[in-house]
Amino acid sequence: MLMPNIRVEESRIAQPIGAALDRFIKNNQDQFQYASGELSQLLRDIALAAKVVNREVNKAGLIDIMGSMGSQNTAGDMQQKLDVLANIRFTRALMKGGEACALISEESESFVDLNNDGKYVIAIDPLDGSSNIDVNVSIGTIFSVYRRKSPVSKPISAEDILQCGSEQVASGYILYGSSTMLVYTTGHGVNGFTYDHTLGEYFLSHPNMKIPVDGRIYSINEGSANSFTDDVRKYIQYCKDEKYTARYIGSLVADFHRNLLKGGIYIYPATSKDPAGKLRLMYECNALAFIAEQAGGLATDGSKRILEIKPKDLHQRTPFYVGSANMVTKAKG
Ligand code: AFP
Repeated sequence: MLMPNIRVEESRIAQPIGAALDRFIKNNQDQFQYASGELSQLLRDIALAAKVVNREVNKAGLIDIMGSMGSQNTAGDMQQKLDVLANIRFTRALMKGGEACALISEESESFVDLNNDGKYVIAIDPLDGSSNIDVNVSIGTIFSVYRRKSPVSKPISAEDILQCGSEQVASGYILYGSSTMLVYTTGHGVNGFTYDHTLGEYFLSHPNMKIPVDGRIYSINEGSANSFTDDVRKYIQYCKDEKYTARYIGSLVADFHRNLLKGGIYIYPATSKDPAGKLRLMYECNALAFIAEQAGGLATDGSKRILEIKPKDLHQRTPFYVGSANMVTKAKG
């Protein structure tokens, strides 16, 4: 029987599935000024650890890994078992990979010396939004990558650890949501990859992501409005007058990701309870600020650019305003 002459490239029954993450990283390695392949390997290590965490997150209800460890982390939050598990997975992957010399993590009081000659320093929140774990709501991992400044022969110093966000060479997040996504930047735009668990691979699904300059979604924990400043309360009133939509998941990665795609603003302001805000500069805000700016958005502490804040402490907090450029500018007052 004669088969119709279907050209493979035009066939709708075999749509291309997009570049695999490994291939994308390799093809774009030259964009990076220290194109030695180590940063590429580092990103692959993080992506691999995220697959393992994803597997554990997905079966959280089936095995005994939900709930609390009975201990507290540096922030005084109850450590959830999955927090601890994720921290171990990422630490192990980075230690074995050998590209990173030090790790700053929400789960550790001081930085972790990974005992190798790696040229990079990583700041990570291994599992953000952990209070959402037990109720099956999206959670995420957030990471920042910095170049080590001291020579590898010398002990790791404060100048390696306490770097400004503007010195990040890469940052990203993994969203464990209705699908699992890895979104990252190396300072040349933002690209998003969706994990196909049947193939065990991330594929480029959101190339060159751009946040709309204007948006109509505001994300803030309005239950705390009584402890906000007048300026923040005024901005919330403005959002209501404009009939904006309120959306707040309580998982920073999920709230940020939605606003990145649809246009919006996420605010965790200074409150009377937390005058410096709640979120952590080094392993929550810097990474997302880098992505927001690379996507055409803005990130401030209410007045100052997040990426210009010089950290004095690993676990330093900051108010955080991030999202569509016009909204963040307006919220400044
Ligand atoms: P948890 O990891 O303790 O759930 O905190 C999540 C988070 O750091 C961030 O992901 C949320 O946007 C924010 O805190 C929620 O804080 P509130 O519960 O105070 O609104």
